[in-house]
Amino acid sequence: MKLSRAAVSSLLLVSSGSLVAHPVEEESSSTIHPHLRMAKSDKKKCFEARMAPTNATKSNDGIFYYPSIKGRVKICFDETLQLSQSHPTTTAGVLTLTAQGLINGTIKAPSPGGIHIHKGPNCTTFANQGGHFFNNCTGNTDATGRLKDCDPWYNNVDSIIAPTGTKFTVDKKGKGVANFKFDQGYGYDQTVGKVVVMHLGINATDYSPIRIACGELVPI
Ligand SMILES: [Cu+2]
Repeated sequence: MKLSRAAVSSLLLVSSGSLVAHPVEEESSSTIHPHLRMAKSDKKKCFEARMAPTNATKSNDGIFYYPSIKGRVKICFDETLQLSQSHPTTTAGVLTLTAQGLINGTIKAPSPGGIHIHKGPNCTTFANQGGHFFNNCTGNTDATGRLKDCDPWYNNVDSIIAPTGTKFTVDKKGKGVANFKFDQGYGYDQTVGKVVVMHLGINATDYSPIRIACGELVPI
């Protein structure tokens, strides 16, 4: 498949990590897969979030991690992920991230982290960011009582609903990149007003991933 310049640069960014890059929607119509072109002719269904640290990035030990972090997350519901489950394809999307300032914290890069859509409605507090945003198919929980099935943001993610994992990696310069597919069981309209949360590391006391940055999703 021929890639546009923007898609190629995206591939280069993640070539040294474990992520699998997927070309996202580009402006050049000649390079777009027919599936994407069909979605693009409809109302454009993308969000963007500007990531920033908040008070909620404090871990349980009270340390304020990554005070200089900044970056962007783009999420487009491209309907390209084919599931064997009952989810409609309209709930499948691609998340891309570029961020910097990740090396100035207590946890040193290079390191992998997770990035998720959370319930929102805003980033101001840990509670307002909420937990994972997804449509639980079964109501099943893990040993700690957390809902897990159909959660693409779960730590042991189902390969069907997030086939490349929901991770970003950080290079030695403190730059983080991610590019992955997911299906959360909720589509574009239901994702309005939600937030994106970046995690890095796992808190040893309660096994909760440390939140290092947050951004509110804005339709674009
Ligand atoms: Cu999360």
